[in-house]
Amino acid sequence: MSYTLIFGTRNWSSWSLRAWLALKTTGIPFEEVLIRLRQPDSASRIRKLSPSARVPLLLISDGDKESKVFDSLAICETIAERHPEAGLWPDDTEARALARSYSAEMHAGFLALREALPMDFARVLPQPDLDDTVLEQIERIQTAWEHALSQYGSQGDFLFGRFSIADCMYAPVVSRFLTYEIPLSDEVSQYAARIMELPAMQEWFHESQKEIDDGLPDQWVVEMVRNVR
Ligand SMILES: N[C@@H](CCC(=O)N[C@@H](CS)C(=O)NCC(=O)O)C(=O)O
Repeated sequence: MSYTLIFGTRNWSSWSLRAWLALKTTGIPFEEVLIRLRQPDSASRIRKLSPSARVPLLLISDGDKESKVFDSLAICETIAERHPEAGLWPDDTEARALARSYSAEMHAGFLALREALPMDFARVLPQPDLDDTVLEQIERIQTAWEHALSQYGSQGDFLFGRFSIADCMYAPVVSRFLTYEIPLSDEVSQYAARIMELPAMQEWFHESQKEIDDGLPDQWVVEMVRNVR
């Protein structure tokens, strides 16, 4: 059995980071295929491989069977199911229900925040003007994290004690909060530091930095050029 994860430009692709972190946590080797986003051929390259025309995409080869899992949360769930020993969901039923709720809330929501604060993983950027909706979403996320940390944080460093899919789903938000220097409560700021210290997050950071060193512009510059065209 082997895994191949197809994902987008590391500095930008928040959905890719989520699935990559979950897979990385299992410690199982997997092949990485990077598709650079916002290139003339990005969409056609992704569409050829991925039924949803989106990355991340997980290819699972099992003997003569090959399956495609083409959504970050579906990938996390599939990995958790195939590798229960990795403990990607909390053991406790109530904790697991809350971790699933938070993960789904992230997956389906916070659109205003995602649009206003695009992930630019290895950069620090000026904070844009944030409207009330974005401020409410920032507040909601911090409240949710504080609640999880107060209930389960004594059992480990992460939202539900042991590192879980909930942390994978919110890791790009941690990065956004740091990129745009969003004011954070002490508890949230310490949690953010623990997430960033993870070896996997450091690896993603260094690879993102290399993309920037190779000339990757920041996302707003790309948007401006697109709007001018
Ligand atoms: N709901 C999907 C969203 C995936 C998504 O929007 N991916 C973006 C990159 S972060 C993408 O593939 N964009 C296609 C493109 O840029 O051509 C998931 O959770 O995986």
